[in-house]
Amino acid sequence: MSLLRRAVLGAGLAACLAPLAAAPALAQTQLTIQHPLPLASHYGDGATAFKQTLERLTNNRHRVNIQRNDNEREMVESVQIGTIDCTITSTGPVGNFVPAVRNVDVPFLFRDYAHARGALDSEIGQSILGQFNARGLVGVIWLENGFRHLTNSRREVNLPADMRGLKVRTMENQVHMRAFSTLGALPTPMAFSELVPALQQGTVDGQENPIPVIVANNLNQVQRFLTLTSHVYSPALLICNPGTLGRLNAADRAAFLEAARAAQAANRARVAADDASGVEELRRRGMTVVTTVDTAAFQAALAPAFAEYERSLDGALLRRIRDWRPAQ
Ligand code: EAX
Repeated sequence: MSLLRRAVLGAGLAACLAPLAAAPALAQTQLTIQHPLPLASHYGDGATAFKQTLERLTNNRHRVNIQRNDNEREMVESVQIGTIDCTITSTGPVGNFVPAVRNVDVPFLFRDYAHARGALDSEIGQSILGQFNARGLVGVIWLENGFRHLTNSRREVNLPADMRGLKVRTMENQVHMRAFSTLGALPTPMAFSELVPALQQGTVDGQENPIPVIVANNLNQVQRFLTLTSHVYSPALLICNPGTLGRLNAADRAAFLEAARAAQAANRARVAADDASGVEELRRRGMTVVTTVDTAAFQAALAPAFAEYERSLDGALLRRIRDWRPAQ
């Protein structure tokens, strides 16, 4: 059995399923999964792969209804109370439900995509998923939002000093808010659903998101400057309601896990594709793009925030993540 299968079954899926008796095998269900982006996006590709795989493997006994809801905190609350079965969401607001998740939102923690995917799929990431059960949630599998970059409507940002005084929308995420205030920006937390109106009305000057999100939502229409800061890797998650999984028999649980892995593969493939083509596309749409960023200067400017993260988050876990290397 693969590490992921054993870890996910051990840490997440099985931990909440074991006490629940298997349901009759023939019931047909309609699972509702919500995510915050257009269907033509890295989350949409993941949701579609999940739907197609689960329906195929269960001969349509379990149908999947994909819906859009651009308020991630609201979706996690809905999964927790059971009004929807699952959500695909960034980790943005999730640390408010499962505090351990805040550790993976630390700026410049992950070196690159291989590091992020490897560490999150390893026992390190699975140990975080295992902490969802105590919060009335199942962290099924790590997905991906991508490395986040800064956009704004006021000026080119080349150095940390250029951030001073910028009103930057952040997710409802204390780790990110601390980073932007340390850089001298004015972090303004809000749900994704409020972002475009806030940019249009000038309530905020800028925001930060991965290329796939910027492209899929045409943020170039309300933002002029893009700086490729890669300041934080933004994980995403497939989170489900424990009851949803508890109603599946053993065969359908295995199909569910297979569908989750298909979602992860499709989601990560689309992030890679959007990252490869998205910057040129945003230039074509008229954005001014700063590509050479003095990352060391941003990391140095964030030193006070890093010191606070060591105190307020799980320093040992952060070190394990930083030290993770692929098996030779
Ligand atoms: O998960 O709120 C955000 O900026 C997220 O990156 C977006 O909803 C995709």
